[in-house]
Amino acid sequence: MKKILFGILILLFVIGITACASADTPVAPEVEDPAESSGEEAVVEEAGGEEDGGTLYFYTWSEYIDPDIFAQFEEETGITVVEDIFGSNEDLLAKLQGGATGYDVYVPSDYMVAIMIEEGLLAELDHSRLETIGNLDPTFTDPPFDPGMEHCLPYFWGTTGIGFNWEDWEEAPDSWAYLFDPALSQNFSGQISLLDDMREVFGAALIYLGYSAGTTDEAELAEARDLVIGIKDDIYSFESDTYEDLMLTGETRLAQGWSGDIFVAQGEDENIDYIIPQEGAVMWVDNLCISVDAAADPERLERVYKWLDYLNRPDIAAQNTNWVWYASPNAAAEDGILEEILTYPAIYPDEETFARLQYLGNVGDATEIYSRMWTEIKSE
Ligand code: N2P
Repeated sequence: MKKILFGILILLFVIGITACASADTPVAPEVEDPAESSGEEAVVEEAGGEEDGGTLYFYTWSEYIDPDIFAQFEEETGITVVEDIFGSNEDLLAKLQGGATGYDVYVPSDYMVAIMIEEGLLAELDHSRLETIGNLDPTFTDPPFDPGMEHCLPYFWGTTGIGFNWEDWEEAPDSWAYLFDPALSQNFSGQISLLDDMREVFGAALIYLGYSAGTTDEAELAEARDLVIGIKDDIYSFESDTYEDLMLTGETRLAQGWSGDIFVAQGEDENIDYIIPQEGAVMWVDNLCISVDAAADPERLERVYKWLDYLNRPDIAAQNTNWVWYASPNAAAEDGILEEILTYPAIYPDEETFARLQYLGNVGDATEIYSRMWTEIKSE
């Protein structure tokens, strides 16, 4: 059933995707070699004991892996993984276009994979070097943003909806109106966070307005921009990495957020919950992709394939899902995934909810319009 539903989604994605075009850099990149980063994000400590298998630099989203996996992998292979964090697909792209080198594996989302392939930033994936390649659910093995998985391995998928606290509600806030209609958002003035993510914020606003989440129409985008500017006074912050912590401290009461982040917060406070609004929401697939400079060095590449194979092992993929609470594209992992996750409709949505999900899609040259209007929102 889930496979059929996902197939429908892939089809919707194909319809939604636009021709690739080079994306403009929305923010000035900070060029930094991860090997030189002082690294509070470099969370991996020397596990000790094993022979030195070298270091792998993993550039990913915050709280997007069970931290135990780093030590387990090091124990098994001697390879130390150093994690560095980006906050949005655009930040990842800007950093690489700014010349940052040294990363081995990135975790871009669907539409950004298409852009990065076109920009020559991703190496090809040699399927014959992955023992676990057959573990994936076939509905993920030929994605329109990377046909035939020629470059990347799917990692997790999920949705972007609303995080809320049951202390404030008798019925769940099932509409984007609670964030975007000033008459409603003022009830939580100063206690709302939106993702610090241009495409996600426009995506949600566009869906609320009844437009495609990946529109390239300037007038529709202007309407979405004005909508966000109209509730700007009620926004506590634009935040992608720690917004769930703000919910836990009570500083925010409503958050646009990624499903798993909010479910992890729910683990600490059962009043926190997540909903996919009735108007619909953004859905994404994040992927493990190899940098071209890692591919040029046989030793680095050897480490990369070990890392990808490890993450794609059924037991490790299940362990990872049970920690991050995002859906796994790894079919072989299903036996090890907690029943409460597999049956949670906001993680593995039912057919009716699936029909309301949209991919952001690659908007090509219209990225420029998004960037300009995003700056207008931020500077308002
Ligand atoms: C996890 C971030 C999920 C990434 N903290 C959404 N693409």
